[in-house]
Amino acid sequence: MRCDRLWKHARLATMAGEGLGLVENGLVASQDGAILYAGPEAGAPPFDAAETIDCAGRWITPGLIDCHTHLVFGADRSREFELRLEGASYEEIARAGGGIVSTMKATRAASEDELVASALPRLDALISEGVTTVEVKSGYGLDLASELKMLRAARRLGELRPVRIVTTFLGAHALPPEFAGDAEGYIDHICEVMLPTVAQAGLADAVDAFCEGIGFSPEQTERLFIAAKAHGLPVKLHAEQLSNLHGSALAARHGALSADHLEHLDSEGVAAMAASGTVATLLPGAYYFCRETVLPPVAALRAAGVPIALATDCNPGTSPLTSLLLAMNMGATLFRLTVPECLAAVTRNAAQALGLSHRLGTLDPGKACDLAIWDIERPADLVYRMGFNPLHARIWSGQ
Ligand code: DI6
Ligand code: FE
Repeated sequence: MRCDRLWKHARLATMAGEGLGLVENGLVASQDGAILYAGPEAGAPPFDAAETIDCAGRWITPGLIDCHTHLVFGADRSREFELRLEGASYEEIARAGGGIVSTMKATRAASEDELVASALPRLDALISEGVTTVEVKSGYGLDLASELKMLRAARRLGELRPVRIVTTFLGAHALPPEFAGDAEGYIDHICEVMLPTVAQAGLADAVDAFCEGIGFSPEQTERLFIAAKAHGLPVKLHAEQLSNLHGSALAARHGALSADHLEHLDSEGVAAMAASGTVATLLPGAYYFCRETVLPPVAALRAAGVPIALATDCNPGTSPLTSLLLAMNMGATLFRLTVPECLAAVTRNAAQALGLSHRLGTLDPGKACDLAIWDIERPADLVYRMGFNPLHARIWSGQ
């Protein structure tokens, strides 16, 4: 059988099915950027490959997927970090005009080119660890022109690097000063002006909001979700990060792809997510960086069969993290996820959180040939080590 490329003498963690999908003597064949075969060498069809790569026993996993980032933004917040070390809380900083709004100012002031240039090193850090798909949210522009600029910058990242960029419109991230004291009016503006324009321009693959005391109420979030649905866009939600407003259950009722953060999620929220097939995206970087002490209810999520994803939440305020490998280690160390759970969380379940299970996340025939090839002894090494990058090669769309 003809194919473009053949990777042989590999050990595979296909991530197909429930666990790691281990194959000891494996090979992967690609054709036209897609996986043609991934499985045991014994029993594989005889391939006639244009190029054959000997993996010398290295491990191949699906390319990693970072399904929740705020990779594009104007300036970092290292000064705020210093203030926090001197005792200020996240809420205090936010209410004093710091926090998200200070990044908004820098993002509005930056050109599209500047946003792209400042995001590239962060993207390159992710890519260097085998990441092949990255979700990028808007939400630091908070006016139409600046949100469009952020989303265009995000899309351009995908033209400048061999990576799949999935964009999310997060206009409802914080209240911009133009709408001070009028969250209702800002939600109207999002639903009537911003979202239709973003959708019309094809710049967003999904819609997100920050449902929180310092963000938007469940009622406001629901209005946004209804508008998103009218534009045919799937929804997801920052929910239960600092308090329990029952945002996850609301998201589940609207068939959300994912609910994210979830430290304060209760059992009703877990049940609602299980019933709707909503992915629980846990963000241990933000948990760690904010020195949060309430753990997300991992045991309850596991017992209910809710798929768990892990992501960096890369953002300047609460998670300046550009290592998905470290996010996996934190998922294990802080949240007690197992090794198979951590690996599923950045492949199969992360693909589901993006609504891309049919194309990404496992080494299954027909899916995109996005591979990470690792110099490791066992898959656990990807989770176990801290600050070590064992990536040998990264294949994106068969290349
Ligand atoms: N939750 C977060 O952790 C980030 N956004 C959100 O809704 C924080 C964003 C920031 O502080 O810049
Ligand atoms: Fe976030």
